[in-house]
Amino acid sequence: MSEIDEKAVATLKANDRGGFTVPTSRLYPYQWNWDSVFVALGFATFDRSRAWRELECLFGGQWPDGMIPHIIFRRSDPDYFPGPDVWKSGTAPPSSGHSQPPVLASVMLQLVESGGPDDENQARLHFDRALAWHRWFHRERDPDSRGVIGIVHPWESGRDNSPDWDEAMSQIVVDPDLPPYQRRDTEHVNAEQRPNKIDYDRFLTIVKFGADCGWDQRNIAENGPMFVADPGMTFILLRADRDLLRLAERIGRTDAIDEIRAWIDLIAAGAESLWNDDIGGYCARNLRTGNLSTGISNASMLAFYAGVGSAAQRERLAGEAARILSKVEFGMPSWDPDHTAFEPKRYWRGPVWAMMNFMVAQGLSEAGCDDLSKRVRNDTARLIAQTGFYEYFDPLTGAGYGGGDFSWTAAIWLAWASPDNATRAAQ
Ligand code: 9WN
Repeated sequence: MSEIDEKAVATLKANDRGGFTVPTSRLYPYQWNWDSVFVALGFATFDRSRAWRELECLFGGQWPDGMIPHIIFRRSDPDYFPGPDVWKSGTAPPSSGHSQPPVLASVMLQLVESGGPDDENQARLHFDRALAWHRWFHRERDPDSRGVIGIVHPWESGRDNSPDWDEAMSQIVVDPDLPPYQRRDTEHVNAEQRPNKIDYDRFLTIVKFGADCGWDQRNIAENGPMFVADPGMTFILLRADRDLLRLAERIGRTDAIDEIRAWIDLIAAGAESLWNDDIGGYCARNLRTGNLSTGISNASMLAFYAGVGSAAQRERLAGEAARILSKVEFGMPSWDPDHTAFEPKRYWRGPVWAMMNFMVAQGLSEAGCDDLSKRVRNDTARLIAQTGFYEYFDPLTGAGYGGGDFSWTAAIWLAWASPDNATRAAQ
């Protein structure tokens, strides 16, 4: 183990709150959905039962309708806003009221394929809950069976402040009855690296709509302040459906196969409605107005990971990836550096995230784009080795931003970016 590997292990252990891991102390003091799933991959490199425990805790927050929320609040912590009293989920444990990208089944499959009988037993134990969550996504986030997955809140996408949501966000009228509030994030992190005040007003307007209607998901999708088809969510769910299918076959759950296959066919076809020929990539589509967003994000690059697109589309997208990488010192930026909305420091409007790189590189490698995949992995390793386990990084300078000692960055180092893990790397 190298010194950085040891630091990564220490970071995960320091953020362990006994069965679940916080993304980082102070800034994010609860269990976040996709953070925990990536964290499980990191734990699996040195403690497989702890990896499964992380997932078990996440399943512990599942709602009766199958949804696994984006934050699980096991105790109230004044360091984070908005907390359980604002979300008013009415669940035990309390949680937020929407979800986050479902990387879970893909990580379960990865644990099973790299593990032994114990991992298979764990997957068997949790399979139905993962299936119920996927069913929830297809039912509640694609209510018209268009084959694309909509998000009802930028926080649901996990790419909170992306320009992909600008059009929809600009149309949200801030609820005049929004109670006064005090943000906590900008007390922990420089404001220029975080969303603006107007963004927060709109984020909270959506939360209020959800809480006011008792988190009636159909009502929120149909009448809530926003509903935007997200390429990230769509591609991650499609990949997770494919991985859930492989898991079902492997553990003998043949009863689930037809249902999962139908989801895969629907989304693989529907995802094409996110193709924007003007920019040569997949992007977001506002499901209220029909408008496509105008730039390529790191989520656009997950098309390879999801296995969508014709040969011509893939070639074009790979060309865009090469262009974007030629503009930055460290890839893959969360937004196209040639686009006017690019901001290298601000949340999801330019910076690089290690766990996005992990998925992007995996897809590029599977699509045969080995040079691009290697570049993304090497950049991730350089960023972490030079800068540390930051939440995200400046694509131009490599500076680390947001929270430090960040769990998913440490986990991705251990599971993928560390040169010691060359055999487990994507390429
Ligand atoms: C809101 C925890 C989470 C990540 C998200 C990231 C950020 C929260 C915030 O932090 O979102 O969910 O308060 O900014 O955007 O992807 O899961 O690391």
